[in-house]
Amino acid sequence: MPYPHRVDGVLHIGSEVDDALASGTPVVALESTIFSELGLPEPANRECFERVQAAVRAAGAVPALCGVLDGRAVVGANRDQAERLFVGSVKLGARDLGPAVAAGLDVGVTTVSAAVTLAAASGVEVFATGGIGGVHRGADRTGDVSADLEALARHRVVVVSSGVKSFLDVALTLERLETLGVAVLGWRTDRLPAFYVRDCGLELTTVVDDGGEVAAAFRAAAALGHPGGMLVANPIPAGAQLDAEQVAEALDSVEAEARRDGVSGGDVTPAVLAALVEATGGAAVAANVALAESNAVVAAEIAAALAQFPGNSNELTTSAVVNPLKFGCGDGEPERDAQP
Ligand code: PSU
Ligand code: MN
Repeated sequence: MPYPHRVDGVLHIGSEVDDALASGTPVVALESTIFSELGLPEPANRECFERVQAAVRAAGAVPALCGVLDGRAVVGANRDQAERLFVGSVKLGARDLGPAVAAGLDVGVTTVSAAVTLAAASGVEVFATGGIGGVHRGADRTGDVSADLEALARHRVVVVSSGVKSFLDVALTLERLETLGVAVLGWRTDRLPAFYVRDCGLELTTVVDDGGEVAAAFRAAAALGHPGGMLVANPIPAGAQLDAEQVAEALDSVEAEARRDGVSGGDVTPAVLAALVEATGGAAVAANVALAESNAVVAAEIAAALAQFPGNSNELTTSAVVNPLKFGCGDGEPERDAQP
């Protein structure tokens, strides 16, 4: 085994989050890519985090910022750890977590796919972000589909986002979510939001009006053996919405530029985000912060509702990940129940 000393303690749960989980206090997991310069320009990235975490707290929940620090996955970064994540520049998807931790990576920011994976492993059932990744335009040629979609299908976590950015193929993304068995619940809307605008014209089949409805649907799905999560689509607050045509124009030029520059793979999303901020004269930043904050409020309400329902679906995974040796994943013999 190349890194036996790292197998134990691969996941660190911050003490505030740990206490909250133990006492049944609602917790909302957060990704860190959005709060790094890969997601938002400085100083909006910090401001966004401040507002998101304050919104979670004001609604009576505990924020759990996720990332990788000093070769450990962290769920519930403290102040100093958060500061390090804000300046992080290594973007980690779900598949990167194992290699990053094993190699002792100093700072890695987690995307939705990685943070949702960590949330599930920690027993956190609700996650908030701005927008998730999805099927990129031209994916039939490039095959570029975000691992966020697969992670949603795989882990029992409620993800709150303002739909997906329209630089993605929004319709194909919605189709893929259906294929993957991920329910998309419109938060007080029957239209899929497209990040900067409240309505992308696509219809949603399920509308929810409060956290209790989401919690009931989520628990019911789990009780029926559904293995994955759900997406709650919360439109940007009406007053913060951008002009749909302006966004569409900006996106077309930004995308063409990225293609010309030969940007590919994990660099596509950060490159398009940065160019879009420039093309909209910063309006995209204010909108992004407003919607992230709104998603945090919704996520906290859902987490509070779930706390009223017994049966956290991620509890078992927690102990398996925190202490893999106990579960026979390390060098000892697997533990077995005594046979009658
Ligand atoms: N969409 C946004 N802002 C973001 C991201 C997506 O509007 O910051 C980030 C999230 O961390 C998301 C990731 O999980 O980009 C998706 O990257 P990719 O497309 O490479 O999977
Ligand atoms: Mn991609």
